[in-house]
Amino acid sequence: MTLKSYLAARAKEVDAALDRHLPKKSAAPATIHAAMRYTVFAGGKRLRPILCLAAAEACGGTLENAMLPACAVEVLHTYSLVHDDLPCMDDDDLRRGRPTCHKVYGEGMAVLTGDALLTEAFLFLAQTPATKRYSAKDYVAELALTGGSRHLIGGQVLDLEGEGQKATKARLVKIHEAKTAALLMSSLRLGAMTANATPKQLEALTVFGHALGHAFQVIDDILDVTQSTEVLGKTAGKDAAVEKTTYPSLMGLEKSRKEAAKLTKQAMDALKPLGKSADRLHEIAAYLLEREY
Ligand code: GRG
Repeated sequence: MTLKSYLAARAKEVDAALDRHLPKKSAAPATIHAAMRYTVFAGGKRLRPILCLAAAEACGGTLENAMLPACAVEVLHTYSLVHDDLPCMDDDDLRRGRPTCHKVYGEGMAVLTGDALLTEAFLFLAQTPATKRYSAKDYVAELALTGGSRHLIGGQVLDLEGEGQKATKARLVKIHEAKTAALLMSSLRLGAMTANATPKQLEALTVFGHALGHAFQVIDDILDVTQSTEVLGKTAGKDAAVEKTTYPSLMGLEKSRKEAAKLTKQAMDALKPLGKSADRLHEIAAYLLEREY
């Protein structure tokens, strides 16, 4: 299967699973369930769940066992987007090519939509089958650590506190690590855990996810400068408009592209202990470096 068909097929399977597991639109109270579905099915790339499933396959596991964690990382990611777009955070009107959740449902409902998606993630993990090495407790702890104040939320705190000031490269790396790399890493780790990964496999995927997450954010910063709002499905040029420090603003576009390529190579090297079973992850890393949105 070509990578393009593989990504499309996995995204379709993830969408079907999200549709099965999320509360129905008509379930009471209907407004929150409609808002949750509006944001989840707005057309994201489904990168995190695809990484989760690919990591499970690389460690000899099944899509079936990895599907609930795949849904969990996607709903947690979607929650972070809904809250990040709020007027008290990044204040954005467009996400995934559609008006943001608060623009359609109002601010109060958007806060609750994010809260509900975050909570749902842990329900999915609690229902994930255990393996010999890992239990639902391990899955929940993995995502709780990543989603909490030590990583995702912590990164947002650094971002908020840094508003209006130029960040150093070290601070930027810290923010990227917390806001972006941590969740990509956990997506891979959770998939591997459902496949009863050995400590060696888990370590290789952790190193891969860390470097891939950094590369992903550097590319995201580049695309913010080089792409249009239509292609991105979110407001292009936002970083420069709010004078946010990014890789391009610190080192220029050319050096940023080199940095992304260097990080991608580091990620690919980390896959070596997994041998041929990690070919798909290798391909995904190459694709992300060249992505246009
Ligand atoms: C909890 C408010 C709050 C924030 C936590 C993760 C985060 C911090 C904020 C979300 C917004 C953001 C800029 C995150 C950085 C990671 C990133 C580039 C997200 C976009 O991911 P894509 O491109 O999005 O995979 P789609 O829409 O395709 O899923």
